[in-house]
Amino acid sequence: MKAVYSPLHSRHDGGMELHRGELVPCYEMPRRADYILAAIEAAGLETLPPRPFTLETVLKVHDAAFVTFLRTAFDQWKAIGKDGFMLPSGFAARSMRQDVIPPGINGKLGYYCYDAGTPIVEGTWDAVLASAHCALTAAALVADGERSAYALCRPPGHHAGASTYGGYCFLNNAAIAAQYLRDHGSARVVVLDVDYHHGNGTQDIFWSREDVMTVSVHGSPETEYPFFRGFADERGEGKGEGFCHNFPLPRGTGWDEYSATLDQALAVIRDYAPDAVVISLGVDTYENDPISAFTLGQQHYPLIGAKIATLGLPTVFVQEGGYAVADIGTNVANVLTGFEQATA
Ligand code: SP5
Ligand code: ZN
Repeated sequence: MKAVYSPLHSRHDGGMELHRGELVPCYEMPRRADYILAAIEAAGLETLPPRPFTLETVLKVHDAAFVTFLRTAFDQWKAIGKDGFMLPSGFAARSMRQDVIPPGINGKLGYYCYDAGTPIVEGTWDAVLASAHCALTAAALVADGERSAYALCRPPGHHAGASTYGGYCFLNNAAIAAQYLRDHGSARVVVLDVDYHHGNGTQDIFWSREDVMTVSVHGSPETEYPFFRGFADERGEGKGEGFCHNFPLPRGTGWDEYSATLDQALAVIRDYAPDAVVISLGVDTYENDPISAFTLGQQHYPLIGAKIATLGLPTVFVQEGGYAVADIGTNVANVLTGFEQATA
């Protein structure tokens, strides 16, 4: 399997997140990608740089004013004499107007962002765009006939909606990849999200569409981030009704229950009979993950890859979360090699 990687990811660094009432260095840090790159190279994957793409590929799933905000936010921050990292301090929550976009940078942050854990630093946009290009390149490889490809995306993307960001995510790499597949020969695409957290951004983007199904297996929002999406009764709307499937699981879930649930998710995907699948690959389901509460062990990740391979579909893997930094590379490589061995 070919892998796509850009060193520009490291430009997104130095931010702090609000965690249990304290500002701490982000769990989503550059070293994550270093460990993944080392592990996939050791596993024999060939690594390529991303190809260039026009911004149109991004604007097919994201709001134009939102993308302009992400691109120019740090410049506006500097224009008011600030540096370092940017976090919002007021949000457009219930009872607040949603129809007025604030002209100033502090208002805009709260308008587009929905948590206090997703800082923007000077290099964030460069890293975000390179991350999207990694996903697009992996999608292009698969659209051009590769059975599978892996995008080492950092920052991750699955919490980013059409015009919202949060959860360490800015642009939705998996959604951008799925849309690329739609535009290059696949009539029906599924995004299967196995990150510990619900893929609320991906769900938002495809909520009213029947041509891209979203399926997510995750920690229950009753107790887990993002708290306000990812319940089982969310099924899509309009033309998209019935093309969204959520499988929330309780804290403490281990392999037996997880694998049975993944089997259910795969059965839903088989019934839909898509032409291609995008996997939002988070490995924060790992027992030692510092912000999550499933109990999967290292030995389970090849089994996840092998189960995904049983779909027999062109498959784009897009990196999402995973914060047990020292083991993240092994866990990611294990999914990919498990997939390849089951395919061979
Ligand atoms: C891509 C991705 O995995 N994003 C996750 C974003 C999670 N951010 C908020 C984490 C809040 C964690 N609460 C800590 C509970 C510790 N038991
Ligand atoms: Zn996650």
